Amino acid sequence: MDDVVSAIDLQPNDLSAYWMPFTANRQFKASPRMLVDAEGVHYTSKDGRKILDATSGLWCVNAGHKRPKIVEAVKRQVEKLDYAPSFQFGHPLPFQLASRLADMLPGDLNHVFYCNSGSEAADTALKIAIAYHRARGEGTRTRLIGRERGYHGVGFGGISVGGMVANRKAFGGVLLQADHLPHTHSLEHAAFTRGQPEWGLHLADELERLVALHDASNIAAVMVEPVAGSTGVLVPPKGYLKRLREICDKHGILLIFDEVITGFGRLGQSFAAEYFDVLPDLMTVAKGITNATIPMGAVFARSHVHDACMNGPEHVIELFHGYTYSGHPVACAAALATLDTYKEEDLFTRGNDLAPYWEDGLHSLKDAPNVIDVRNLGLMGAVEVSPSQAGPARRAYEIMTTMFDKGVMVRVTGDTVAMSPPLICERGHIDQIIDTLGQTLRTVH
Ligand code: PXG
Repeated sequence: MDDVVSAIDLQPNDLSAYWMPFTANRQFKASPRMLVDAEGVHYTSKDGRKILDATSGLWCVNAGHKRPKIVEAVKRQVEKLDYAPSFQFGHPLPFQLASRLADMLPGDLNHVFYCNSGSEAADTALKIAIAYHRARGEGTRTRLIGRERGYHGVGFGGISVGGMVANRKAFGGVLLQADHLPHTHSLEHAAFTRGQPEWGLHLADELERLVALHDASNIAAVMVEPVAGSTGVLVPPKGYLKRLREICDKHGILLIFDEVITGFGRLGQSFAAEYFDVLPDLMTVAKGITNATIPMGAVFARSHVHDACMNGPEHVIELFHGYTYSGHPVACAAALATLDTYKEEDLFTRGNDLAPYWEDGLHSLKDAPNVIDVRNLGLMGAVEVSPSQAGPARRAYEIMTTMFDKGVMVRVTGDTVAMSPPLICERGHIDQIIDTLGQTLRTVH
């Protein structure tokens, strides 16, 4: 760590070589926000300040930073088996981890396909859906359905079903064939709802219209985030996910839940599928699976999906898909230790217990200047502000930078401030987040 700091110190102005992801590079490099250490719910900034991590990194460090058991497991694994291939060879850890995951997953989501990120998980799940239909003799089912304001990473599959215009517009000509359900966000009908809105169930019925347009025989899958995270915590209307499930069942369409954010305790249950009591055919995860210590993503498949693909002669590869680092030993070791940490500290229950306090805190900001909506579910929360006269997204950006200066890290998307504190946080940390946001809302114009 000290080496990193000194390397930065030696070349204070040479930040140009690193092309940063999803960042206004020139703006950032003019005034960098550098983090050099982390522990528990805090980062340490380069200027030595403690920064409260109100976003669990990028919605991923659910158990807090530098957790001893995970750090230890990673160290031990690097020293034992640093890497082993997963194509035509195996090593014990991914098998062990898959069994552990299958035990904690709802229903018959019993099969695990590994990858390295949420984006890879999204593309993998879409490919499995198409392969599944083809294996069953329904090779015309190739069309994909996502949702406006959905985020499924940045692979071509993910941006095609995703519904964030900024991520799609530059690549519009090369997207896969996909249709989109309407998003469920409505300031008019549901602003300041605590938890799930009463309004909006009818939006799930739009799926029937898409089926009527294309015919079910051409549709492979519907992919949604149970709670949309990246576009600012859009909580599904009551009954919405169940209705999607019913329509998918009626037409033989696979339902994919992207639980990259909602998985591993964010809603106070292991997965959103449990929280909402809706079982998807495929589920994608990443982030919290290893507490972000080592990159890992995965797709969970139900038995009928997996079994349908296990066809053809036994010596032939069933699914021509996979990554060099699928089931990487160090990632598996991190994941196993992460699951232990979640369990030993009962962190999902802890998240669930904190959720009402979090909700009250967030909604206490209802009357703060420029606030036009507050949304929450589990330990996810968002405060939306009206755009400033300087243009869209300016006010929220200023809120983020001001809060960072005051020692709290939040995310912004458009004019929404999004937050997801670690499941280990205390009520006092929630107070600090809410107080700092409240003060900032009163000072930012
Ligand atoms: N699906 C969902 C639902 C996500 O939230 C991905 C897929 C892609 O994961 P990878 O590992 O490929 O990045 C994500 C990622 C934010 C933010 O601030 C959200 C994500 C990533 C970075 C920032 O909202 N989500």
